[in-house]
Amino acid sequence: VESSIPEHMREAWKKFSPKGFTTKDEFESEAVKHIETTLARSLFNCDELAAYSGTALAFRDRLIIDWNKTQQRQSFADQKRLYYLSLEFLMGRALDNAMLNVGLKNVAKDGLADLGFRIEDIIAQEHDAALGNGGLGRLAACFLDSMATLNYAAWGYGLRYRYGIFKQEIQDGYQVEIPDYWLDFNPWEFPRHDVSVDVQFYGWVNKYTNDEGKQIVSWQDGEIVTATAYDVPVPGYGTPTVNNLRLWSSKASSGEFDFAKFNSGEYESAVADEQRAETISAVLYPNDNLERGKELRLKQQYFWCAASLHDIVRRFKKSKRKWSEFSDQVAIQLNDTHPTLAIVELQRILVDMEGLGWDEAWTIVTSTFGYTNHTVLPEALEKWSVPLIQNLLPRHLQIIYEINLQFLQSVEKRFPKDRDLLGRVSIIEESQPKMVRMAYLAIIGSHKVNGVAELHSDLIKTTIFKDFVKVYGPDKFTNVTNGITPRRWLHQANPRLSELIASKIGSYEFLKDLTLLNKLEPFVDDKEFKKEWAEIKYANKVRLAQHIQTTKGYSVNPKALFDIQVKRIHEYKRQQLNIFGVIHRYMAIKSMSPEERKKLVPRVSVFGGKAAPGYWMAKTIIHLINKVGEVVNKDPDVGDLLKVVFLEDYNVSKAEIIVPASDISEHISTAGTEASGTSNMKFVLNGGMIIGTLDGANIEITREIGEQNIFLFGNLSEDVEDLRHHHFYGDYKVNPELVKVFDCIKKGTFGDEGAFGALISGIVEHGDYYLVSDDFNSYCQTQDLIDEAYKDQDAWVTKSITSVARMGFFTSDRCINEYADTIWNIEPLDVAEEKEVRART
Ligand code: F55
Repeated sequence: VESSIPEHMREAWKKFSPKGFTTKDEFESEAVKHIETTLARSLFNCDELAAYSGTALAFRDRLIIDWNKTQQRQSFADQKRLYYLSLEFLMGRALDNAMLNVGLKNVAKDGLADLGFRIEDIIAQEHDAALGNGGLGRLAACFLDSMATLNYAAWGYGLRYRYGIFKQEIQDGYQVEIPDYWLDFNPWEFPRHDVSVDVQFYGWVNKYTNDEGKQIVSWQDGEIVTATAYDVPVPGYGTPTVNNLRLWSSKASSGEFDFAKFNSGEYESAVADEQRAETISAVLYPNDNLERGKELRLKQQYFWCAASLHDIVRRFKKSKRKWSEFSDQVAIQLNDTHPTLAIVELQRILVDMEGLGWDEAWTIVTSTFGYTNHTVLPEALEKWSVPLIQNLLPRHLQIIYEINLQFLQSVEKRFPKDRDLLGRVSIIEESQPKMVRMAYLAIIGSHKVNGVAELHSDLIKTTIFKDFVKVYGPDKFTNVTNGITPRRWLHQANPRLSELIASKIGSYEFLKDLTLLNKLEPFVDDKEFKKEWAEIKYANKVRLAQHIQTTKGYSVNPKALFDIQVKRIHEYKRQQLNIFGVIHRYMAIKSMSPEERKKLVPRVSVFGGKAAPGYWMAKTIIHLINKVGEVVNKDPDVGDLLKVVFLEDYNVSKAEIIVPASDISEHISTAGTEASGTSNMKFVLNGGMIIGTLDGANIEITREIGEQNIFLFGNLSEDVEDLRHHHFYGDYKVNPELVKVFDCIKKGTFGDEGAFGALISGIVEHGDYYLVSDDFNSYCQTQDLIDEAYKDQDAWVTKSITSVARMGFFTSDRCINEYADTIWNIEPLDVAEEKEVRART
């Protein structure tokens, strides 16, 4: 490459290239240098935020040294790379994670203490990077952590939203959304103004035959928006690998067109153009499991896909290989259907821009992509209207039609008598207006399709993608059960438990090979160990109780059973079932004598989660939880026996406090609706029990930890359809205990008699789609069993330890290795030499 320094001058570079700090003094020197020079502050005006900034900049320098080396090493190795395309990366905070991953948290702790700060306070200054909604976005973040830790050459590609998921406040019991402007000071990103891609929208397609008689297709005019790269380093744990997350930011292109406007006095309209361009990467859509078909969302998708694909192709072309080798060098994973246009864009690049034949190009495309499905809910399956695509991306629509034509012809050849099948598998839905079914396009354009837990992967094969199993055979469809990174979700969130485990099994190796947790099982009868185990859980509950005290202003008893449900608010996740159960419990307490009350297990019911701003029913559920809390928490008959807490603004950094503090957590979706769930894994890994339905990964968790260590209830997925049918056509009666709960609400016990009408009528009159009534008995009975079980603390702790010991399967490392072996066909890079060099210096 012409920009590299000539061989004979490299000695000077090597001599002066920074090595990064390793000792406390070196850390302090770096941090103080940044505070005094980069930030222009002094010891006379260094608050916690400035101390955070200085610390973050010092660690950033360290990461970037390793980042540079990793990128050089990966380019040099010239191996296949994986690109993970996700519209969401829910990263949370970076500093704590960076400190732990490079193994220098204690150094920083001591250094900060020298400078007058407590490390916890400094870590808490950081704003979460909240570029995601929930499980899907957090999964992408766990995957990045595992890919770096396992030394895979892998990049994430996403959008650099100016506003992440909104901040939630509760006012008078209602959710209020506050914009999350997070970029004021973000030391973790590196703007790459030299890395940009011009992305085209609108315009028209010109087809003609050139002088040599070749068909030329060109997409002309329209508007151009520039994508600029911002790189975020992703450090692996205990390894020199630092991978890259590349986020694109949109800006008006600085093409001649705009200059012309400025010069001719059209200042205002030029500014308007500028703002329209910047709008593309301005805000994360706050819907989870709902797609609403907005044009700006489609623009985001194409903008990001096009920028990423051109970046990937540019990198491939530098290698001077033949196009036929593309998929030996590049694997691209689609995180849900949001990046499906990448399939069309690659085909367009190969055919229109690089001049390959259609079939040759299509072979390359399909061997490059893999598609992960995260939902079977019909309202979440993406469809875009044909007129919308026609207008915004005219050439892409033609390509989609051509892909569909070829596909349908091949289906017709194989199933000549099945005309209905053609209509069912067509990418185009023949509705008014016509719609493009993105999941079908993703299946047809990929070589593998996977679900995220066993049940879910079976369900997609037998329901929504049934016809494609018929067309392609079953082998195109596979399962990769989700996982979580034990670095953030055990070591970082629960350092004391991590330390206790390490002391028992002899090292921290389990953080890299989570199956080593099974070495804990022999200690389940060790009295001293059990005591420490229980003490740590208690300390974590005290920490959460303090958080509740400071944020909500009231105290809860840390000795009570902590029952926690934190996740996005959604009818299918059934927070309503939980709160109806709480009301049922409240009514029972009210009807008891003081003696009877004495026998009860005190409980704190904790809720947290955001509702999509336009999801009215979800907001009603939040409102009810808060109103129940207001009444129950000040009822003198109840006292400590029951407290109801709604924690505001649930996010990744709050999860790190909440997850280690549960005795029980709730994963109670209607069977067959939650694709996997990942917080279930986090809670169990931190020694909590779970109450759950036979849904998503709960099923595999049960298989691993044993039925005696989980509280399961409710109807099975295979019975859901019949039950729903019965609600409409059978002699459907709402569960009488639930009716009493409804009567209690309707009496105005929790104020606002009218406010909760729709929640109740959805169950009583409109078919109870999520089977709340059908599962209510079983749910309440199981909660009673939990109370009984909790009374025997010794047996409880045994369950807790046994469960943790058996959770090895659920690390995202296992999950990433499965993707690497069965879908991406990539190998980790050897970093032994680099580790050795580092050990010597
Ligand atoms: C966001 C935007 C759209 Cl348009 C659709 C869905 C989402 C979203 O946030 N989905 C999501 O979080 N899905 C979840 O993915 C997790 C990881 O696989 C699963 O564990 C979880 O079951 C699933 O609901």
